[in-house]
Amino acid sequence: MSDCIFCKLANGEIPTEFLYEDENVVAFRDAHPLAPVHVLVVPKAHHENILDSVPAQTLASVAKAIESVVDATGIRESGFRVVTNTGSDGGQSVMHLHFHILGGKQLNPTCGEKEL
Ligand code: DGP
Repeated sequence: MSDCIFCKLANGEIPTEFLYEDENVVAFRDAHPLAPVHVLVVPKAHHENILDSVPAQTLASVAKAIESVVDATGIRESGFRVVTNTGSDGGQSVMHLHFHILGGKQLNPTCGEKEL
């Protein structure tokens, strides 16, 4: 989508440092980090959210990206959270599917309140 900020970031139109990249996804740091480690895994293709016909290969790349990022940032052992906010009640603000990886501190134990 031409006016989508995450399309531009994921496809290099707006330069940013990638912590992971393969043919389907990229990972880059969140501009407004809520934890010492706050990285977004973002598909290169535009999908509005997790229900938007996401190919299995893309989901496999998301899993690979998560493992690569948690190893690169040193949070495999200490633990982390993966979140994909979806729609209005889910608190989604960028309408391009993305997965937050949060770690590097003790996170709030509840997922019910808005943390992202
Ligand atoms: P969500 O509320 O789940 O849609 O999260 C969107 C996240 O995207 C939010 O934590 C801030 C981040 N974000 C928004 N614009 C940019 C940007 O231009 N660059 C980066 N790196 N992150 C962004």
